Amino acid sequence: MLALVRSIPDSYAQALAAVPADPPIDVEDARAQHAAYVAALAGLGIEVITLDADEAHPDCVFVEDTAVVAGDVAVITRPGAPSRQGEVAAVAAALAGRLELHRMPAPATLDGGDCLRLGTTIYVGRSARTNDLGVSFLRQMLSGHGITVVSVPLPPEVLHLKCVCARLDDDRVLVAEGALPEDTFGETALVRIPADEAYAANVLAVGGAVLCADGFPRTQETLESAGFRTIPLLTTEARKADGALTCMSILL
Ligand code: CIR
Repeated sequence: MLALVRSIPDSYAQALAAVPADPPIDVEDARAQHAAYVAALAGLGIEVITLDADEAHPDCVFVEDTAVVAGDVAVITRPGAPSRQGEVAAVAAALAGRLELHRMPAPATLDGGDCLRLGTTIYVGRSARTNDLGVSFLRQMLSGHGITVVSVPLPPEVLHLKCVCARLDDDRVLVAEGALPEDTFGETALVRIPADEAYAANVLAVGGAVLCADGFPRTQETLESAGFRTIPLLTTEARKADGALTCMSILL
């Protein structure tokens, strides 16, 4: 398995955030936390490819939003935040030799943080960042590859689908209590965490291990009871920019 990640620019302190960070983002702490994230991926046997930071794009560390990979195909997205649309070029260039690429045309928009894959189905949050044209483009590009795309309505306060849930394996989704209708993922089993730990719903599960946000004890207990080996990581500086664990890599 490969993971594509991107370094943190000095401009990261200006990353988009729904609420201004208080205390402000500490870029050096952010880099240290990112290095621990990369080390955790490498510790799971994943080969990590690191793209250079781009000072013109403060949010560039959140690579997940720029591409959706399914097998040997990648849809290069058109991120919903205009300030982020220039992030895709470097990611597309890095994926070009490895995967068949399809670039999303305007006015479609889609952020990879809205996409949660279970088996051959990709659930896509219809957030303020992802529009119907974005969902349709993803569907058109992936249907020939055996992937079904299902649109999931989201309340306006949820930035991305995976802000409130994440795949544990093809049969289980971790979800913050009350965040989504019970039947969102059909018959898939839901592993619930308390609403007041909703931030920690964004975990990155790789086989039997799961990277999870440090400081959310009930979520960690829930994951361990579900049979996972937890790897807690500090995410304070990602969180200040509305980011979490899945956001910082593209797995292929
Ligand atoms: C943004 O607002 O776009 C970034 N500050 C955070 C993106 C987080 N990405 C993700 O959840 N996939």
